[in-house]
Amino acid sequence: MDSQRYNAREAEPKWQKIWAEANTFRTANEDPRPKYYVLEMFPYPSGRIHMGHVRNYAMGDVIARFMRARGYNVLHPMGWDAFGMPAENAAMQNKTHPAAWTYANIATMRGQLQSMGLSLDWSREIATCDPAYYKHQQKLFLDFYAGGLVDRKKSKVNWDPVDQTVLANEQVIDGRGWRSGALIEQRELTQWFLKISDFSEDLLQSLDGLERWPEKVRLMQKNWIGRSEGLLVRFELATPAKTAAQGAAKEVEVYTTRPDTLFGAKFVALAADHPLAEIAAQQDPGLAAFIAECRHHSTSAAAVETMEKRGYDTGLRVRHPFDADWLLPVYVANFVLMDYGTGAIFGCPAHDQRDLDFANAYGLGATPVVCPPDVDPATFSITETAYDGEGVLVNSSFLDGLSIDAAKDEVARKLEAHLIDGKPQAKRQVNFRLRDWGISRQRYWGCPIPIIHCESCGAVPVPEADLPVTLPEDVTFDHPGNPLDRHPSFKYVACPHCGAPARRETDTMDTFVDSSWYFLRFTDPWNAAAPTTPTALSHWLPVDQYIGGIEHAILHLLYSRFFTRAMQKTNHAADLKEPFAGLFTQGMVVHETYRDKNGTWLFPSQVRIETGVMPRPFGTSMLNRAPFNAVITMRRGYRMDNGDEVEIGPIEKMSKSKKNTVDPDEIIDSYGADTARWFMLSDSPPERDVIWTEEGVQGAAKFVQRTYRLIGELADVAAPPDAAVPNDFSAPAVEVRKAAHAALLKVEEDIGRLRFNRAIAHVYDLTNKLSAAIGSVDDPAIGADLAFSFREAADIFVRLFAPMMPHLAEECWARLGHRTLIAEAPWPIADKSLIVEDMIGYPVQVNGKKRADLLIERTADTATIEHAALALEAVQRALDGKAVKKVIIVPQRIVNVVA
Ligand code: ANZ
Ligand code: ZN
Repeated sequence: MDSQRYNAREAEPKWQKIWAEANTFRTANEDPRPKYYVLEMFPYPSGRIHMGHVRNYAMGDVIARFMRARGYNVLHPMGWDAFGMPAENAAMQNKTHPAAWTYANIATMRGQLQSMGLSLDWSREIATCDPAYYKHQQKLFLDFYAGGLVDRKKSKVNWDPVDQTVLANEQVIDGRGWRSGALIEQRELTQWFLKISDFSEDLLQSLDGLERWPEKVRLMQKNWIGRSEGLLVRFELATPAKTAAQGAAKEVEVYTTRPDTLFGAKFVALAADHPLAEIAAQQDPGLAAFIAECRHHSTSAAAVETMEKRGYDTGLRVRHPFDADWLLPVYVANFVLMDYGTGAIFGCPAHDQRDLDFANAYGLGATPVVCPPDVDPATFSITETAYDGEGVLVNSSFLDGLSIDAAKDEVARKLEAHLIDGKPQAKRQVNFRLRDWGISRQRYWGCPIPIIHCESCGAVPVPEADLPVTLPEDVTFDHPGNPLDRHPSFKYVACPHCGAPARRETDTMDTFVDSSWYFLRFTDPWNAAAPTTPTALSHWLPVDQYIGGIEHAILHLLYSRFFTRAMQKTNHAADLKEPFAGLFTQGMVVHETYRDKNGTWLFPSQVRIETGVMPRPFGTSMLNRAPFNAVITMRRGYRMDNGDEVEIGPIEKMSKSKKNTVDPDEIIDSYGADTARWFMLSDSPPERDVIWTEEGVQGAAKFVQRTYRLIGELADVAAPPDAAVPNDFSAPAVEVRKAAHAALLKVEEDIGRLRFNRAIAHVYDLTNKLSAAIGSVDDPAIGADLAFSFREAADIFVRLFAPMMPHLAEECWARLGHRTLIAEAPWPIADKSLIVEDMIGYPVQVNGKKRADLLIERTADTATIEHAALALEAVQRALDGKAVKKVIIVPQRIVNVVA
């Protein structure tokens, strides 16, 4: 074998085996070192890992290895989010059992992850479909039930007629099932709910404390929770609605966040399911038909936004709260939701777009009551676009001239003081958009809900001794619907309470339940007696760094935040509220798309790309003042099999449908895991999308070889690992040391902030400097000082790239004469005195208080210093969005930011 060539195919499995045999990444709960918990969102075992996984796990692994080297006891576990519909679909298509399919996929994917060289503690592996896991989930459910955190109620659900299941609102996209694409129907079912809305206020308030979460994620959660402050207003019916059964309905109560616009009211509207609508429908078959039709449509917020606003005049009239002679028509309208506010609104067309669309359709008019600043109220009118901005009240009797806020207050004050039948006409109210979490799924492959329904005892919890309620294995998937529902011995059981024949709950839990506490289970997955172990939990939690896709920014994270609160309340997680102290959402992996002349998508592996250059056509270069010999780079693609030219399409997220995917296995087979990891991390900032290109991978592969050669050259001249520090260093030796220590400081800082691409840029830089230094050595008998410097620099260099390319690093480490594993080697300590000559440290103050230290080139000018100081994270945090008034720099002394 060529000793100058690194053979990843041999080296990678070799080191993986050594790590596994030495239990290098096994983590003990008892350990005197400080703890660090890094976690990547665990995968769904769909079959094979994809490049998105590679990116996600490579990032987590860099942090895990880095923190381990820095002296932390690192917890870096892996598991499988293993329940879910695809397993059942596969069962239907391939006649395999969901468990068999799932476990086969897990085996494949575990092997793939292992071939990436991830520093995972596999002894803690969990699969959510394992009864040893879901047993504890059932216990949690029962404890939540006993603790009043579970509800069972009838509710309208989105029914997917193809998948035969209930979908959450967010699984309904444009009125269709997210997976099946079928049009959703509304159905009433009795469902199990977790009472996440008990925590709405806390879930919202605590977002402020999540400083290491991306701002956009906090905002998305905030909007999802959707707190609003409004007023409940009672409108008296001028024409009471009568039914024989219920007597006379006398009023309609609405919820409004804009009581200031009351004088612009043109109508009142009810949800189709509003009790008053039903009463009115008893006398009006046309209305009854309209209500029936409304039920066919989805009432998800997104659907309501886009659908045509339609209504039906009930004939009822209400009195305006401030003018008994002013009657407003009462409609039933398809855009009013029953489960928000009171299910009734007053419509102000001038200042709400939905109301305006509605009013325009039914000729109800629009009177502006808030006039924008600098607009003449006399000429201000609204026709197609409602105005929801700031302004001053007009056309509003005693409110005229007030600001919106003052008018809201004035209306609330007056109506609160006005009593009807002894009760105030209005009441202030805080509303949340966040609904309780419906967890019932009519599916087999999920965690059974541990409840038995008895005619006389009601919903009876399965006794703890009978847990887990396991899924029966003898099921068939030849009909649609839930196989548990037609499994006699699973379904028909005795009531645990009275012994009478009873019926087991056949719904299983939403798989989001499984992923809402797995990160807690990792802290002690061996505990067979309880879901969590208090000491282990309080030791490891919160997760210090969580990494995953932005697609989980709302639901998964919110549900997990709910779970820690619910577990706190039920004594499963003593003092834990927030599960994830740090959150990072990585960008996607994207790739060019290819189509042949028939429009068929082609995999990148089916396409040969030719790049070529051609001279810029004569003359055009003069126009854009490019150099005369400018060239145009050409990229052309050809089908590998028949040579036909293919069309190179836009760069898009890797997806099976467009076939622009690259198989991680193939990349690892041909280039090695280190190359894949290195390219993935180097190419763009981790929060952005990374464009996967063959050229990029080849560049990384070249760097691997170049590094290996460089280490060989350094090993030839370097002093032995334990050589003493010389007393004096010549100028070239000092240069080498400086380069290494400067790179060390920068890499350390950048990895610490998850700026992997920048860390890698510094490694490249050091490679160039060391290559140059060794290239200028012409006498092999170099002095002891230079030999020492090369030794020191080489040892630092290898440790700098070890978190990203762990196998290559082990190989280089051994080549440098070390008998230890680099995976266990401590991070080097930078000798700042070597850098101070060139670098200077500035304390940075914000409004007189020291917030950070800035290390910068001594020769940097004031503009550069200012820019660098303001870019510091601690400074940004201290500024907290405030505008900077000025920055005072005392050269060589201090930076003072005034805001
Ligand atoms: C009158 C009004 C005038 C409104 C105006 C808005 C603008 P948020 O902020 O989301 O809480 N609303 C209340 N209940 C509703 C329901 N069940 N279905 C559909 N819409 C409903 O929104 C509160 C506003 O949404 C309320 O304020 C109400 O319309 C409407 F210029 O009342 B508003
Ligand atoms: Zn009973």
